[in-house]
Amino acid sequence: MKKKAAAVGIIMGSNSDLSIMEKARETMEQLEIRHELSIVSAHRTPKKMFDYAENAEKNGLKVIIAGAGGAAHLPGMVASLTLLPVIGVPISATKLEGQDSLLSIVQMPYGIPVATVGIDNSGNAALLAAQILSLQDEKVRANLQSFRSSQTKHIMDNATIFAD
Ligand code: RP5
Repeated sequence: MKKKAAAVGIIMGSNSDLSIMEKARETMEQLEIRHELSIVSAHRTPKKMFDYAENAEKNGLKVIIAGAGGAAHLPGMVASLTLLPVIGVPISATKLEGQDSLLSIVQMPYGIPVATVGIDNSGNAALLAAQILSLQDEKVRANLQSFRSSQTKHIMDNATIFAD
């Protein structure tokens, strides 16, 4: 039987980004969203990047999460090659601690947007991807609702300061 296609593609520029991008993978699992992980580099594997982005929609992906550090061109270049929404994760990989990557990803020219999350915040990228999917997927929506409820409960259960 043919395996169901992944809905979210999680890509990153290097194996060294994996520990940061792990939270995105973990969040996808938690929300029961089909996903795939790949190493795709704008600078070191440009042909693979073109191929990945140009075929992403045909391969069933609905959203792409792209993480990269330093001169982080991966999210923007991928966004330029597909109409799928691309969420960029700036990674703190250099002496500039992610500021370089953040600015590289967020300062896209008009016409090719990349939704950019905070430095190293791949978990929020996954949640945003889930919210996009939830517009057309009731199961993802229900899983997101229960994630939000348990997050609220956790905060309240652990609060040590109470208003009168
Ligand atoms: C970027 O350069 C990668 O996304 C990574 O964050 C950074 C360093 O890569 P390595 O030199 O560790 O492979 O392209």
